[in-house]
Amino acid sequence: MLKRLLPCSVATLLAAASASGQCAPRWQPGAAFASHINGNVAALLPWDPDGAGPQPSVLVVAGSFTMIGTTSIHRLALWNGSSWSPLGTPLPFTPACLAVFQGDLIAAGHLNGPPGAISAIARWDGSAWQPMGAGFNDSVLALQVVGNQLFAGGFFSASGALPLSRVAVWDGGKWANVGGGVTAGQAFPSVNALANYNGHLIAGGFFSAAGGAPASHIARWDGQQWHALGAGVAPSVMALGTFAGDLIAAGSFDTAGGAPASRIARWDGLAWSPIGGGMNQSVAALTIAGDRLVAAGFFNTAGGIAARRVATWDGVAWSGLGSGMLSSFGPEAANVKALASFHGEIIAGGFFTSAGGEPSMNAARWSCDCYANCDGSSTAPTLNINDFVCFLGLFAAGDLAANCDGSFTTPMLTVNDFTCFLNKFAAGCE
Ligand SMILES: [Ca+2]
Ligand SMILES: [Ca+2]
Repeated sequence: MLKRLLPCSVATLLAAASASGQCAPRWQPGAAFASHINGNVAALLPWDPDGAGPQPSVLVVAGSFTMIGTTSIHRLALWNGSSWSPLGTPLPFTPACLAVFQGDLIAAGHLNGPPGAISAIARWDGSAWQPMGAGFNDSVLALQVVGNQLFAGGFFSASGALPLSRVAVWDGGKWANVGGGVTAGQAFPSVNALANYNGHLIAGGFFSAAGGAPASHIARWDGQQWHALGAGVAPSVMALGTFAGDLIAAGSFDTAGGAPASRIARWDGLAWSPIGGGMNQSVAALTIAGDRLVAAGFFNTAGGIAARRVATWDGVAWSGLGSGMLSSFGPEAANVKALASFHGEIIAGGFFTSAGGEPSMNAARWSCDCYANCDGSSTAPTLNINDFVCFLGLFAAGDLAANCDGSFTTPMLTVNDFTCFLNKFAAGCE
């Protein structure tokens, strides 16, 4: 098929393709990165395993999946920019959050059964997953390093025999209380997000008091005691970050500091402000990409304009990223719950089957890459016969980078991928 196809296609398509050195970011085809990640992606974190050593950083991807592409990889995987690998034996819990503490990768999340030797949290020591004290008796939803301390937040109410209330600090050998933690009257409290704001821990979630004093869904720990942040937000915080010197809170709330603020707001240390009109549905993840704040979640609009599940804020206005995420499970089934910046790309993770119209399962890359420029050449013309040779080589090797159409069923590499590649070549790299 291809031998017949190639000569005429190359002749006509080479004329059609034109080179461009300009960066046109777009959602990428799933290909090797996101073909058949068969479960939710809940957390993303860049990690440099050897610190200042020669190894490049990798992206840690965690969630409820058991397969990536055609490989069995349970719950936590490393992406090096071109291929996937597991890290040790599968975690005995479903990870929901990640951190790097004293050079070690920490993963924590939801128990899948009774607390065990590794209970809802584990530390990678370079060769195996290790317990951290007695772990926790219920879900961990957030991890944050502040100075030389590691904090955890979630639904938990104990570590072993020690009662805790949804926040804990690691003392090097066991988990300890943080000023009495957070409470919510008669309701079940949770800490959903943690951040480091000017050297202090910020906790956000569903609670009405911290350390016994009123604090509406967000509070600051100064190392000695908890403080409210003005009138706080209501009704719940799902993500925290910092941008341009401000603390950013996001979630399902509609007020901040007692005034309207739709799902996202900033705290400048003294007062709350809304951010450009906010979103029409919950925001579940935040990150920084270059000089922009990136927000993601369950929304369709940001600042009143179309922005499906992901939006960026440049300090003035919100923008969508392409046409955003969709799910084949239903028009509103898609969501994005994790974001990261990695090697100059924005990475989104969650529950979806396409991004920007490109099949991409539960994770997606917003990147300047142009798929048809298979060999990554940078001199004009960017697209030439070498890209066909490159694509054929990947296909022949069974490399899922050739899964141009992002198909999720076996065999993943078929003639459809040639058609897809030809179409992308014809479309060029503008
Ligand atoms: Ca090329
Ligand atoms: Ca395919």
